[in-house]
Amino acid sequence: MRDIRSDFPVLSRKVNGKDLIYLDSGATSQKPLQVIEAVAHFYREANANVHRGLYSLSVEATELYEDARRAVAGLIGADPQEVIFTRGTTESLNLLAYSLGEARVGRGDEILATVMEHHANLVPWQELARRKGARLIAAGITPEGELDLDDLKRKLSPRTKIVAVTHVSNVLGTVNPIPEIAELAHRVGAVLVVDAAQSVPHMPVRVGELGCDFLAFSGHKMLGPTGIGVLWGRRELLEEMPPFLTGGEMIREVWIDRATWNDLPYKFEAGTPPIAQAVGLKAAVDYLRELGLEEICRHEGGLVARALEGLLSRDYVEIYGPRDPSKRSGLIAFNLKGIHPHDVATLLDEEGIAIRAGHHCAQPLHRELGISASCRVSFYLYNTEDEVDAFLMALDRVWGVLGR
Ligand code: C6P
Repeated sequence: MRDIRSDFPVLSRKVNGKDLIYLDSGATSQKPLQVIEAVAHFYREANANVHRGLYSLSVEATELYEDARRAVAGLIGADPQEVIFTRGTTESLNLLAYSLGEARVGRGDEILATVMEHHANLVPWQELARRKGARLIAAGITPEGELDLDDLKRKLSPRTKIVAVTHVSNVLGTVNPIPEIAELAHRVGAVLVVDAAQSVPHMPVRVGELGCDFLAFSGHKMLGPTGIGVLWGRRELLEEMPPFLTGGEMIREVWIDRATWNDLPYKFEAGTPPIAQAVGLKAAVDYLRELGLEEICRHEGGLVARALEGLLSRDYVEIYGPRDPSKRSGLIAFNLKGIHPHDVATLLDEEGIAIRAGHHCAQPLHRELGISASCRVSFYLYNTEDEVDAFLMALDRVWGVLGR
């Protein structure tokens, strides 16, 4: 991959007097100049509201916003009309829990998730189950930290209306077999919702190949701005669903006591959308596609294999998730035996190394693993082998201070 580090201004800054080593892209990615400049250019040259004005500036802004939708659709192999802009994965999943839940779930029905879900793909379904008198259940994981497909099969039944699964776990790094899960879900007449927050930024994802019905992801984890996310859904399902948020833009006609709904995707985009963020997201998508998601995936695979080997060779480290790097994506959660992860993160920060520590919004998974928190390193296209080595050496120093 070409040298891209100079595209990311923040990577050349110092933190605590040390060169920044950013290993928390799973939380949010850094932004290249191409994205920063696209957003600045929009505000400087083309700022107007979309789909409203009959003047040139608004037409231009609308074209930029719709270009972004086409870019995202192209990235995931979808029809632009099926691409809805939201504020992020969390909002996309809440939209589904309200709207799809309203259309599809009733008393006694079941929603099947997994214990490795991020809270964003659990709590909205819990609330839906509570509102509707339905039940949320979860498939477990194997001792290796993979999804227990047999358990998932056992828990599927004609009562299952929605299956909600993450594509890649934000803690275990496990890549779940979505096409197989799609087939299983469809066999019992359920729809499959895939949380792709940790996959779309890192690997080629095509909705046709996954076979799912809905896909949710966030712009800020894929080089784009915060405040924008995506919900892709199959047209016939989106058509049958009632709107989530209501107000301007999502209507066709309004009377005092009622209204009719706009066409897709606008039915699900009430109010002024995140326009500048969409422009930034398009620049991010262009950037990722120019480098190639396959190439990015290969690069991260190399970093993960190196980090995994280094962590596994240290007997003071316990890692979570598959030990085989080919079964995981670009992140690793771990603990130093007997040491609280917050202490590890704090000492690494003193060396300019940014990692995440905590429950990573996956408390049920941590409970299942028998721990309350973990450290996590997550890599992206701009990370290097030297950074992996520097992290491993810093970890030895942390153990020297806190361990034994
Ligand atoms: N995970 C992490 O550090 P939002 O916050 O809406 O952009 O994304 C939520 C979300 C949903 N699903 C998965 C699998 C995720 O990883 C995340 C975000 C971050 O792991 C912040 S907790």
